[in-house]
Amino acid sequence: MQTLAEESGAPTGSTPARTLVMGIVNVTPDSFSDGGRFLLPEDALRHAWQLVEDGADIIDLGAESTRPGATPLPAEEEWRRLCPVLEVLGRECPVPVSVDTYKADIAERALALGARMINDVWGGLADPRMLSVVARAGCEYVWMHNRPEPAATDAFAVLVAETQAGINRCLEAGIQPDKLWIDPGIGFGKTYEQNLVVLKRLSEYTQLGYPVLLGTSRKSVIGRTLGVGVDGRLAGSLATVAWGVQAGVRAVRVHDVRDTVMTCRMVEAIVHAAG
Ligand code: HH2
Repeated sequence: MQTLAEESGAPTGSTPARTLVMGIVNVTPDSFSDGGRFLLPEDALRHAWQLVEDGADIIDLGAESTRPGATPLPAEEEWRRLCPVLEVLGRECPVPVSVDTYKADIAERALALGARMINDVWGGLADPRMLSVVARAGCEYVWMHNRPEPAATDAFAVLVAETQAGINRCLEAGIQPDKLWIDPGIGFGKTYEQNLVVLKRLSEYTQLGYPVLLGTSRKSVIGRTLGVGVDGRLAGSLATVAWGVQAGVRAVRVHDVRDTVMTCRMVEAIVHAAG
């Protein structure tokens, strides 16, 4: 079976032939942009099928909001929300399913129900069992950068050093290099200015040797730059997607799949134009 990174077809660090679009399904009451809309399993499933029809290459299913200030969710409640949706997606979803969790127990149960990727916003730091569970399962793993507090200085250098340390921990735990993705974690443990600098220097991040997933969709860095609420952030989100594709990211994690797919195809056409 091809890995997801192989499906996008390009050496890491250059614009892929086809950037993968990961569509977000949040089964949460409190996600920052769509909390409460897809809490019922039938609503979450209807939304997932719509994202697939819109062109999503991966569905990312999450049951716990990671926005700053969100109350941590007990594993049993997280599983109670995920299970009925994943039971159906694992059987019927025509594209790979990723599960957004930092808990190893949830990852194990999700993999048993057919998830192909674990998306961990704490990069293994929140649960000491996570990396070994992922390694044993042989699934794809998104290591996302996160820290409790923003770095005091040199945020980009800190991001790179902590990413390299994270990659080493993943490999030492036995995760196969071709199953590993990295993500700079826009909006996580970074100030507004640091988020912009990370985006500015994204083409350096894509040179680290692993496929990069970028998640900027509707985030506050866009809201603050443009002075718009969550419902007005599509244009800003697409601008960051275009920037990311040009900088060589291999996948983007978004709420607005249809517009994102078109943005990716357009940038790829320009970058790969002959002559
Ligand atoms: N961002 C969010 C959640 N998971 N995973 C990765 N790999 N990268 C990201 O940037 C990322 C992520 C936050 O967005 P969202 O799911 O829309 O909100 P919430 O955490 O409030 O559910």
